[in-house]
Amino acid sequence: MRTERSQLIRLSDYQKPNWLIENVHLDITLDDEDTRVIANISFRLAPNGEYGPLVLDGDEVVLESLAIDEILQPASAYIIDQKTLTLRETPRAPFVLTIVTRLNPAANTKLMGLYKSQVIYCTQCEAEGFRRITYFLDRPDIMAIYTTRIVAKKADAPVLLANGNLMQEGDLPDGWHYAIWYDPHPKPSYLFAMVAGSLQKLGGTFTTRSGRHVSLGIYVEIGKENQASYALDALIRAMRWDEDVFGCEYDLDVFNIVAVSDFNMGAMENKGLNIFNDKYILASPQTATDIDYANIEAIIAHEYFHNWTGNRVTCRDWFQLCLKEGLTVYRDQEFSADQRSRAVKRIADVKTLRSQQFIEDSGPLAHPVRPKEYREINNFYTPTVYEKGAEIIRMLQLLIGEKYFREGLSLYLSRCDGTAATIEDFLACFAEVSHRDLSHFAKWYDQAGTPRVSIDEYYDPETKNYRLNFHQETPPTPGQPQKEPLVIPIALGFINREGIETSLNASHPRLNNNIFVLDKKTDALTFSNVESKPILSALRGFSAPVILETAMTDDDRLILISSDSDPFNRWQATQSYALKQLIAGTRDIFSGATPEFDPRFVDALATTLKGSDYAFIAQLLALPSESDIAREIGIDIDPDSIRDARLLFKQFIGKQIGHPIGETCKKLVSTESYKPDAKDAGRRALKNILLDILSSGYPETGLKLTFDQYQTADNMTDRFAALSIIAQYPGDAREEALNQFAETYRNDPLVLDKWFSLQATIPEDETLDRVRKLMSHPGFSMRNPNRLRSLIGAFATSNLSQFNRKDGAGYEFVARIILDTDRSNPQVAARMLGAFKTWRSLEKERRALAQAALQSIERQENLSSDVSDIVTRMLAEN
Ligand code: 0A1
Ligand code: ZN
Repeated sequence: MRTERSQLIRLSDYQKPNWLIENVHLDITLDDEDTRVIANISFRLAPNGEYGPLVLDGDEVVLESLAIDEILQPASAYIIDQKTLTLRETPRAPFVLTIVTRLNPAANTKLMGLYKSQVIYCTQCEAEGFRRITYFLDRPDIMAIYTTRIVAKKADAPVLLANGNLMQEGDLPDGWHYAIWYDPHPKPSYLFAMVAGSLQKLGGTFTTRSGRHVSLGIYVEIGKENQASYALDALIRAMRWDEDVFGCEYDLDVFNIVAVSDFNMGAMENKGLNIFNDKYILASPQTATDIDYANIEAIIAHEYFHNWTGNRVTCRDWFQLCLKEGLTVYRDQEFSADQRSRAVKRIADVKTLRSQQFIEDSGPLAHPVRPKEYREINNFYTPTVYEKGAEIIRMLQLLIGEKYFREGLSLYLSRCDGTAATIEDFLACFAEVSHRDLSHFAKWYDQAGTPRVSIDEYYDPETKNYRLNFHQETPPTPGQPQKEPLVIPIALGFINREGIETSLNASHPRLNNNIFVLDKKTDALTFSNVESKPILSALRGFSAPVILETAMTDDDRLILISSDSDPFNRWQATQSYALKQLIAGTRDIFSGATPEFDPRFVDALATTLKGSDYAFIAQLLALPSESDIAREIGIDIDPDSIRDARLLFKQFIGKQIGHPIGETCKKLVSTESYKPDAKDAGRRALKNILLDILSSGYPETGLKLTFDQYQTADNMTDRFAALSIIAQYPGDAREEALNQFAETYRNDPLVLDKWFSLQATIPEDETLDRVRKLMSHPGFSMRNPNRLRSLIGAFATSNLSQFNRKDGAGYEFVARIILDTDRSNPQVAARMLGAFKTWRSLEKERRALAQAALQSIERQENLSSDVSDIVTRMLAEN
């Protein structure tokens, strides 16, 4: 059988539901292979609803029986196909439908609906997983009140959790027990959750500002409770922050989080019962790195913040996904910025945006932040919806100012509370409070592609006029050949040659808070009485998600690196200076010449070492990645030349500043015990990046320090940073260190994941063989998403030269694994396929090989709709 493409769903076809659901009573009796679900669902016709057959969604559930108002229905009363159950006739008056279904959680390898993760029963219902539990109107604009009764064998599942507050629990005959949970807040089915199993709880409490006592619980597998305390601490900080900054208070008596080890994504915001990938909960100084701690803090906050932006106010349909996701990402970014260093957080977020979203936006999978159509909604949990969605919120805040932004958000949360809203509902609140017309701004939601903004400067020493000419252009994307100008806030600053900020921008009538709003294709800004040509610092703080083109000289960059008062643009100046040299170096290598690098850049870097914000200096010193270089080059990419140029550049820097950094490195070693806070993490980040640079320039000195650190480190950050440097230098010492690491952490899957990834990303020709061998390591499993992503995902997405091997073996290997994974977990397979999204930008031979691999996937029979959707779009000629 050929793959069947799933149906195209269009935003323009949205229709209000004909039926509404008021209450859902679920009674779930758990068994590994034969779970029984009794759903009592109360339906009534919607106010303007059309009476007719009732069509419910369903997916891989086995129907046992169906009753209307307790009257059992014969098989002739309904029609079942692969995706629906249609009741031919129902009462017109409100009625209760009782549906009994049978599930096999142990066989649920898709990890959607009710499944077993190791010994834990858990659910994942976003986006369309609830229909895998019972037949339902599984769409987010159906909001109902849920009561959940869970029944299980007490020995297997002593802990029984669901959404809302615990109402009752008790023992039943023969070693069974039950719990009843009630969630008073109406919610869509995608926020339903239940968990049952042997779990350990780390408890806490939180008192909201109006005095509600909330009992907090972080549930983890037995034996891991000593790794949950940072998650609890982050949760409490997030709860306080959301009250202080946005006035959002928690609204139940219980807030529980469960960590499971088999999970398709990062985490899920189910009402009152968040379920997390354990990677984003478990941490101890010996097992987690500083980056892990920062991720845990951000994701805990993200899921918690959804309680208002997503749960209390949800999305009318899945096209509005960015309504909850973009806004909640913005909120978690702000939280992390307040908890840590704002500048460093902004830099990290922009790096993510460029490396993931810009890439998506310039390739075959480009789509608007609010897509107009989809075939498989799982494929739209993308960097565009999340990260670009957050950038739109950030621009909105810049355009209308902090005060109106906060007022607008409060209005939105109160006006739309308990409803399923749209982007229009959201923007209307901000337009209302700020008295601004946001209709042009709203284009950001509907137009895909990254705008290119160019700024040309003209200075006339005679007239003392200084003019900036702005131009914007968005390249075509699939299905959108023509683009319109967008509203782009461009934060501007000016610096003189002594590195001092000038006040040129203080009173210009077209600048508001130093922001120029470019809302036409071209525009200009003129300043008079300017004594000498200033240095332009544009797009400060990365005020809009665009690609900026200016004609900046290296001299100007050097001044910005040392003196820009905007930390983001100081960092940006180092990046563009480095990129320019790396691109030139790549071209030299490709044409057989020896690259020559600019020593002034290295001097500028050395000067930054005198600063005291270590985390920020570490960012300045971090070279653009191979993918950054590839993205900047854009076409005919030769990954080998990029890798070699970057390596040579790092050696060049290391040689030139090796000795001073060796000294700084030693000074940064702390004798105090590990703390995961931003300050200590910044110190470690700087120390470890210096160690890497030093090792490149002076391998003997650098590697000696590195091996010492590897052996003596009392925390995973330093130990793994050392191992990552060691991994770059082939030889017995490397293999020994790698083996020793695996031996030490053989019982900790999350630490072994780091070890898998590290080896998968070694940019050497032997890596593919190494990855193949690692697949038979006892710690590896094809069926666990974290393992698969750590080894195969890391190889495909973070090893530019080896995934894109000249012989095409990297593509063939990954394609085979995608096909294999597709049979058990289509969502994970489809995500992995994303690794191919830059295939058209490769040089011609690799391009042909990548295309052949994609075509081999496309030709496969019985592809899932997830993979078929991605591969079709990936290969489409636009
Ligand atoms: N709403 C979650 C993301 C998420 C989406 C789908 C999932 O299904 C496997 C899981 C999680 C978030 O934004 O965190
Ligand atoms: Zn989210």
